[in-house]
Amino acid sequence: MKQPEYTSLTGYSEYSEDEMFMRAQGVLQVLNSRRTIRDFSDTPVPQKIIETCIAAAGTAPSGANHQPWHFVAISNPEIKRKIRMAAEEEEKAFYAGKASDEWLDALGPLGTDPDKPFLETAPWLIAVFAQRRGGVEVGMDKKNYYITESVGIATGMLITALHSAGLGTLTHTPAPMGFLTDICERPKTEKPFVLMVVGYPAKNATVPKHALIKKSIQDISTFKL
Ligand code: IYR
Repeated sequence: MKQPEYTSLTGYSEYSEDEMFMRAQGVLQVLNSRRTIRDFSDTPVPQKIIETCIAAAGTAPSGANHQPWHFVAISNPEIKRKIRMAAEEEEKAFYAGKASDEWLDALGPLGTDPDKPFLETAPWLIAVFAQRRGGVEVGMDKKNYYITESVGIATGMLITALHSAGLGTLTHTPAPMGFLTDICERPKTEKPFVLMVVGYPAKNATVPKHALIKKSIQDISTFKL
């Protein structure tokens, strides 16, 4: 078994209690201003912004540090069109009867439907894949651990990075998402996890009021003192 080797912690900053509180409030304000967007502008976004946000997501903690994720960033109009066609086909089946009445009821206040024009309008789609096998370095073929947790955390960090950079996102999960494996030319050992739609919000973008209802700190937490 490989023995651990250690190096000094770098990059950590300690703050006074006051400053820590200010910083925490600042982060809350930034994250609380994020909204899921469904009306996107077609204004291009430079590749380096997307690349940097993916790099930020790639710093996420993961099971055994295997980093079991792969991000396919697509700006190519033909590939976006293929994804839209495939997603809309799945969504038509979903809204036309595959989804339970309870599920459709839950979606009612969001106003979603099978039309997904944003899959072509938005300048970038980022397909996130979860790797069943891998390892700490590319090309390894070891078992990965806590895959869903790891990729979920990385996706959260990706959303945070994109929002902080000034971009709008939609976390899209056409079900089933198998078509992404073929279109993105990824191996069968990877599972499509989520499709992020990324770009500037359209000038006249709206959000459903339903999305503004947030549970209070009392509702979402318990403190045992
Ligand atoms: N994938 C469908 C349905 C959908 C499901 C959930 I849960 C949402 O929060 C939103 C939509 C669609 O994209 O329309």
